[in-house]
Amino acid sequence: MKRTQVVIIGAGPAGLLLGNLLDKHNIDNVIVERQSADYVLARIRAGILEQTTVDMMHEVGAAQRLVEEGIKHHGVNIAFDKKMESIPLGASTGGKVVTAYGQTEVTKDLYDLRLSHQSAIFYEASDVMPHDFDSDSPSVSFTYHGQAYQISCDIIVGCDGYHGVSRACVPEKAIQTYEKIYPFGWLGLLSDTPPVAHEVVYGNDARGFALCSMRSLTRSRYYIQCDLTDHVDQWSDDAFWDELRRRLPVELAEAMVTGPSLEKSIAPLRSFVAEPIRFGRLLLAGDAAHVVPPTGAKGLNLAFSDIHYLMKALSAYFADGDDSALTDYSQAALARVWKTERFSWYLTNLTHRFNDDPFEQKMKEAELAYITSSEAGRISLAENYVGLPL
Ligand code: RFL
Ligand code: PHB
Repeated sequence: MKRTQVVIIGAGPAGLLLGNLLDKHNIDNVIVERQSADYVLARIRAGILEQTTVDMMHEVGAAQRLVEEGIKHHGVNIAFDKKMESIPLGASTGGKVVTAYGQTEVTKDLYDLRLSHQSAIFYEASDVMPHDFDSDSPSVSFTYHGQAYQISCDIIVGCDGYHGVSRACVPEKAIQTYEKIYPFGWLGLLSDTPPVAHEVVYGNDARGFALCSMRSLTRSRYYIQCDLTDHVDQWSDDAFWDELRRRLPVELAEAMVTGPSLEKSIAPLRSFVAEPIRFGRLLLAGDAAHVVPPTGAKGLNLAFSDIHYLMKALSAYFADGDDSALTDYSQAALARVWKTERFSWYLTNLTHRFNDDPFEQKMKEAELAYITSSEAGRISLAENYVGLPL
């Protein structure tokens, strides 16, 4: 293949969603991915989908299993000061809810759909490199099965995550970046045990943050805040369960069903935004453009909202060659990104332990007590948690 309309770099959720939507709109596209399909499909990450994300899975035609297997959450729980408060989601948001459905499943559904279209997708491509995106004839080169490829295109979309090549090849003077690295990580554990609560629990405790989530009614996902210097091998399953229980209210800790881990890993936490996210014929989307700490469950959802704005831009561009649609993309997507960055940063600050200052811990507990007891506080949290309007 020598030419296509859009080359997408990266086959994570952003790249696969975009590829499928372009297929649906009869816009030719090729996806180039560094890893194998098995590797991408096995990555365990997000679990909570906003309504807009679910709507986009419907729009692209990949929502069948999500409808059958996703678990709707009508509330979210906040645990602090040894008690738990539930915040309703639908009442103040026009009925919006969130759905527990793993990123692994989203990726699989989008991957299966892509295969059914028989559109090109190159897994295990090495040396992927965008070229000439400041001209009218950009291209992407890579090596696949030992053979060199160069595909000319109209547009390149970088969906290649935080460590990808797309953002890295933008000249330094053309891009401004904003970053905050948090002084702790999340240790996550997946187990075939029933979830301790029907809906997600975000827990603030003087010992550190704890999170109870799920993938199904028989599979749980838990996280605890850990030191950045911790190594996953230092944490036996028993040590994880003991520490998790210590950070939760007694009723929850006592109700917790524990079991062997299916997976355990440590993730660092970061806030990051690049501005702008359009450089001539190269556009960035998802984690390539911005990263949020996972506390608000927003990363995957933001990647999807970028694709919403990007599809608008690309449809206009390919319908009538309207270049201004591409410029609008950066502004429209980033306006929502910044608000979501704020919410993720705020919830991270509110629920995590940054130091051992007892006054700070008391301030967090007081703010959590305020938010969970005030109608305005509950509405604000619910509005942000279900996802701001597109
Ligand atoms: P991805 O998923 O990182 O995919 C990028 C793809 O690009 C490929 N790639 C390259 N391909 C070709 N050439 C190169 N040079 C390349 N470099 C990289 C990579 O192999 C990969 O396949 O980015 P995308 O599509 O933007 O999706 C973003 C989401 O994956 C991410 O934001 C979420 O996982 C974040 N996240 C959560 N988001 C939510 O919305 N809800 C959640 O509940 C949630 N929980 C989480 C999370 C992330 C976590 N971690 C591990 C950081 C929980 C955790 C613990
Ligand atoms: C998850 O289920 O993995 C999950 C849930 C909520 C978050 C982050 C991750 O905020």
